[in-house]
Amino acid sequence: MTSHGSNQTRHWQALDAAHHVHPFSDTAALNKEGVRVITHGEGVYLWDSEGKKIIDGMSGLWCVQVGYGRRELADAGYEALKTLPYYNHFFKTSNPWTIELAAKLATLLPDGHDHVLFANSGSEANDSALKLIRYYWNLKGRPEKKIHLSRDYAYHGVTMAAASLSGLTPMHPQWDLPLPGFAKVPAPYWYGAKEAGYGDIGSDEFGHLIAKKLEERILEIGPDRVASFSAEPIQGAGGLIFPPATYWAEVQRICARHDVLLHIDEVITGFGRTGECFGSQTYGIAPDVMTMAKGLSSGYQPISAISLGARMSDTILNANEELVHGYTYSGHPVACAVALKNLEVIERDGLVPRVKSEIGPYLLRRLKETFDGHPIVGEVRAQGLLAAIELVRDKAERKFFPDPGNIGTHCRNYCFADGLVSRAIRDTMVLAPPLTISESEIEEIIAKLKSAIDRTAKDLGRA
Ligand code: PXG
Repeated sequence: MTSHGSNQTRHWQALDAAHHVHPFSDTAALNKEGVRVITHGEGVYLWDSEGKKIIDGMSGLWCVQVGYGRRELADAGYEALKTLPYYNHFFKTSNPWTIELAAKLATLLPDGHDHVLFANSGSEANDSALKLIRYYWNLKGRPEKKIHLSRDYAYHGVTMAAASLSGLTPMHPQWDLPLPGFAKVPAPYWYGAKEAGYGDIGSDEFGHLIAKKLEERILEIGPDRVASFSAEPIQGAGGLIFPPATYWAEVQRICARHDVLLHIDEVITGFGRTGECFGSQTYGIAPDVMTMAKGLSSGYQPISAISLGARMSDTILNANEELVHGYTYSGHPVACAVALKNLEVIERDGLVPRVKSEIGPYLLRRLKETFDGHPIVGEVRAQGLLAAIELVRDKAERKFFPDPGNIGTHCRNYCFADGLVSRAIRDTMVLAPPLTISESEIEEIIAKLKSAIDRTAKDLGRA
């Protein structure tokens, strides 16, 4: 496709404004501005309908692991579309793509995770995981174990249950959420510890302390009533919160001690993002149930999966009754064909080891060299190809800007204007580029980000 003139753009903007409601947007305000129409992508680049080239530092929404424009994935989808565009799994039936994908995932998943269910989005996967947790405790004769714990700043999606898990409080009032039966514990956000009143605490000690808060909450509610703890290995949409080294081991001891099922949400951290296939491997986590989406198909098709560890699968698969759950599109053949090809490409091109030992360390080193001494950068942190640059008012005191989000959005707008997609979460600039990104493309992102952060500092009189 080539670029489209302004008339075409205006036509699309008008139709979008007239008929399309945008996610997580004030659609009326957006319509006054006019949407940007993205027309095609190749590698780490996108183009809009005005022909402007944009470097995508976010892999879409943290999902396009193999980059845009992969012909092989399109061909795999096309083959499936021609051969079996749809069939379900309800009528004692399966299909080759679903079967092969389930078997492939079993080779990649943590030990004991030999069984998967499919869904179509991260939200649905998390919703399904919570249902399976409830079912597990019912089968075990412990129906009173029904409280789902999760963390401040958590993001697990938007269904009624997934949004109830969220620790991002603006996600609740419009919908009268959270539902009853959901409770929160603090996040292991070490950089924010001082501002949150924990004083000058070291990261390891903080990891222990925040894990202990989970235990305190379990004891307060009563272990007999707590069903599960849901968590992302690294909190993504909540601000790229990397757990202290001590955190996960302690959390797992606590969950085991109180018989609380551990639900790990790998929707962002899965499929190479952290330098291992799953974030659970990066942090030594043994989940009871795991959810994944995004990178499973590199976003080329909507598909998600829920994997059951041995404890849950032994109980649920031996219940001798129908599992009353499933979607019309669970294990859709086209989505499975594309996901299979995507996993093949990730493996064939060695993308996961590349993230771990080459391009991930390169990104962190270059970000640190560029931003460590910057007047408004408080911390640079990265794991694999997940990176955060925290913009702060006072570096020494680790004090944030008042009205969180203002400065981040200001900086993000400079990035957009300069043809870089970055994400501002509160005042933290976030990068999660495709796993295929080259060193020179990383240099391009860093140059644009530096220009945006420099201009932001100048506007604040802090350059
Ligand atoms: N879990 C996690 C950890 C996620 O990041 C979901 C579940 C939900 O997935 P679906 O496919 O239902 O959207 C997500 C999604 C952002 C942003 O702006 C992040 C997500 C979605 C939309 C925006 O960072 N993550």
